[in-house]
Amino acid sequence: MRILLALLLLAPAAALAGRGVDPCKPVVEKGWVRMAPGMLMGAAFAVLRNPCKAPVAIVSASSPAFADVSLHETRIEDGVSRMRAVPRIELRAGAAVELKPGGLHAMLMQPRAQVRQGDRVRLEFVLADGRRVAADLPVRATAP
Ligand SMILES: [Cu+2]
Repeated sequence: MRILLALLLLAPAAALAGRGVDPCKPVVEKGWVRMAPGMLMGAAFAVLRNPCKAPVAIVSASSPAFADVSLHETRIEDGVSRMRAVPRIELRAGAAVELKPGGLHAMLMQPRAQVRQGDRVRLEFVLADGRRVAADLPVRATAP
């Protein structure tokens, strides 16, 4: 059953590979990185918009500036703010999802070098079909 499900999930990617890659990709808008001075972890926020006719899913993220990047969601549980890992972010056709403080974000951990205000950090979102969407995000201490 698990193998069958995996095959079903891989089928669209295989079809794309055979026909050449669909040029339509989600776009990253209004992105920024929150990284307070002296902190060893930060978070990336952005609006992820899917202008395509097909749904896509973001399954991971990476950055050359951080050794450990993961998709997270902040939720209030019993009055306490907690973060949990999110396996994927679904983007319906024509829809947008906002990564914002207090909600979805890309958690940035283990910086490879000091990250300062005014720097730009490259972030790549990885789609379920293996394609990547990259953006260079400005580093700020507070929301724009
Ligand atoms: Cu987090």
